[in-house]
Amino acid sequence: MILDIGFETMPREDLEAIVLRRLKATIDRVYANVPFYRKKFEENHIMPNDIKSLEDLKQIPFTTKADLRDNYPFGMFAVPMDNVVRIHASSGTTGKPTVVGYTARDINTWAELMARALAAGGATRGDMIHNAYGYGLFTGGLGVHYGAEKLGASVIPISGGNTKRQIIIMKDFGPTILAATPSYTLHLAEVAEEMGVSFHDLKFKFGIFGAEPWSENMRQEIEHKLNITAVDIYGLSEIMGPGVAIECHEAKKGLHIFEDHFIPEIIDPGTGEVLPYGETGELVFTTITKEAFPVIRYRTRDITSLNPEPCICGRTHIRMNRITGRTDDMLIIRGVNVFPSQIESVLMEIDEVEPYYQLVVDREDNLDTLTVLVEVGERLFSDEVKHLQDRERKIAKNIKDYLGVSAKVKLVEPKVIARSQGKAVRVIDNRKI
Ligand code: DLL
Repeated sequence: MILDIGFETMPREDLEAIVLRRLKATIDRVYANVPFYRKKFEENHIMPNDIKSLEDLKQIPFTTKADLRDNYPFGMFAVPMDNVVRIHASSGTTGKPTVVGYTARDINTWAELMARALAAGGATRGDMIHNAYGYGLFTGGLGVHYGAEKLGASVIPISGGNTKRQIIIMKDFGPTILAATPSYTLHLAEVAEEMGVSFHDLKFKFGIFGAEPWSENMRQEIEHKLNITAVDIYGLSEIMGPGVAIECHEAKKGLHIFEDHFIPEIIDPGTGEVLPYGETGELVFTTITKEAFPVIRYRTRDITSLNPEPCICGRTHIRMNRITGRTDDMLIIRGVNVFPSQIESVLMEIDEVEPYYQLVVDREDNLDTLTVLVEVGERLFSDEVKHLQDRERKIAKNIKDYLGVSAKVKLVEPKVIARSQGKAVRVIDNRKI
């Protein structure tokens, strides 16, 4: 269902006029209120009224995660703290967290966009949403929660963890929409099976999955296991939280970016050059309606491409393809670039391999080594050693053939790899220690 027909199906020309007006207002605001931006503009001899077209945005330098860290915790806010009603933070793996703030109007905008997103993913006001994204500083839980309420659906604010209890609630309450990370969803399916509960007997119709990379093969696995339609939702704290982009359940082919609020660009991560539609590079966003924490040309480090083709659902907003990785989780193994999601795709093609895996990178005698640990079903594991070794060799060969990197594959018994309660940890890189 398209919740906001006016904005979501607006002819591109009209949309671009609104985007330009909102962009100019944002530029004026950050210049006046955020010393970091004023200084950046002045160093580059840019005045706010130099920005006369969307093309002119390209003159403005990028904002990076390091800029946010340098202004930790509240230095990038464009309003006085009196007007900030909510603070979130993303932990990241290194250094200080990124802190973001929202005015009351920002919270309302976010709720509206999340309501739109849930509707695009198949939810209606008649649905009950089991929200297993974590509540807290992470934006997933509260983001989905406010959106679900705005839509008028009933929300179960279960958060992550306490998995057995989650299954009982699913059985007793009969929720129809599942919102969770894909990795936690697999864990839910596993625990349900142990408890003798089949997802085929539950009432779920749609799943709204995101917050971490997942492959097309993983989607099929989840859809099959849970008997639902699974859509991909994208967002990041720095831009808003969940609900920056989502797939429509009609096409499930790329995520519509809510362009009346966010301007996307794809750049070459090495040179910073803006790339044409269809080319793969780093996703960059400019927010054009946020009050407390606007960002101009923020480098997300996420890798994707943009698709301007019209969609069967009727939305005119551009689509981004599934995120294939991050510039900072790209592994370079003996000079070959590898993303965990590419390995996942290869693994999921093999029968009897379970969707639980971890990549361990080491350095032996100055050479990088990649070990892929992946679980197999009980039956295969208790099979003859020779069969296991054959399977390991086959997977290693596929990884070499598809990705050009040599890996040691180790099949492990069920439940060896730690289960995720939120975002999965896919890589252990011992080289950094
Ligand atoms: O993960 C917001 C979110 C919550 C999105 C719930 C979707 C659902 P952060 O914790 O700031 O915010 O992490 C943002 O997670 O830059 C991506 O690298 C990754 N990410 C988010 N959604 C997807 C997705 C939330 N659908 C970072 N596919 C982003 C791949 C994703 N990666």
